[in-house]
Amino acid sequence: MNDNRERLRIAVQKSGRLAELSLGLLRRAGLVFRASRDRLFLYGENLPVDVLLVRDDDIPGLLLEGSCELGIVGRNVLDEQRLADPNASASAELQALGFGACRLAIAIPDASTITTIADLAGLRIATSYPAQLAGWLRAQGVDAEIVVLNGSVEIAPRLGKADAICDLVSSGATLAANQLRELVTVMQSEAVLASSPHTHNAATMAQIERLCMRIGSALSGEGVRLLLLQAPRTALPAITRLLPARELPSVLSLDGRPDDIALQALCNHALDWQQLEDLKRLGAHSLMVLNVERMLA
Ligand code: PRT
Ligand code: ZN
Repeated sequence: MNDNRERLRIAVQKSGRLAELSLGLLRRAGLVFRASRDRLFLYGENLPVDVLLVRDDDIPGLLLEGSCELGIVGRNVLDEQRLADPNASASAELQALGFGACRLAIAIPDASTITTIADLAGLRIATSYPAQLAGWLRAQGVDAEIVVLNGSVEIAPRLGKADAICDLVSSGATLAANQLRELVTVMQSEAVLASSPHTHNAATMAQIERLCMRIGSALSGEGVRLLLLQAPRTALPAITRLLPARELPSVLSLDGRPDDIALQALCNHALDWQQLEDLKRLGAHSLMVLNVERMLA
């Protein structure tokens, strides 16, 4: 933390694709917030952590200048900043967060005769991610012209401003609507937790580590279920084979019933009725599937 600041600051997108999902994750990590009057801050009520609500493009800068210790931002935005200014001390990507998935891809008009990466040589490629595109072209050994646009990249070929584009794609619907097709992926992106390069203080590092651990637990607990059942001991191998378990199940003896066992297993997702009926057919009974609210490895 800044020497004159007692509380950790985390920058999050104010509104947009990552806004709600980012706050949802922080809440699942156990943070309780109260909004400031101007709605620029969320004050942590149960931990010394405040959230600064900003445009996603501002997050790498806030980390670089040390105004925030942490940020939740698309890897595409973080890497663009990092590559655009290779001399600046770099913000670190601490953790991928599993939402906001998309890819930075090169797309060409449906009617184009281009089929390979080498065919891009000498063409104009429109993008809002010039540093990443330049790095990728260099790595591919392709010399193309980069046309920097800050929005509406997908219409550049129709306006005659470019021969191809390099833009974010998730479902591909926007490309299709603009008569474009994907040629190649430049990078895979998702929301990440990033840290400022200026955090050195041991107490701050410890706080960040604690928050990361909580976020990690919130992420790994998502969708996890606990399956409980009883069964004849002889059925155990067949039952274990059928379980969509994350790790080996715990097997417990039952008092006064040496031929039976009780089993508990963490599963990656809910078990459907079919899976429960299959387990029952193998001899399992007293089956129960429970939501897991918190996990700490
Ligand atoms: O106001 P602010 O500057 O904060 O928001 P913004 O408008 O710059 O960003 P926003 O909310 O659109 O996106 C925030 C982050 O979400 C991006 O930086 C990515 O990390 C991530 N993300 C995930 C995406 C997409 N998926 C995505 N599909 N960001 C943008 N898109 C756009 C893309 O640019 C294209 O126009 O959606 C269109 C393509 O979508 P499909 O589904 O048609 O392929
Ligand atoms: Zn933005």
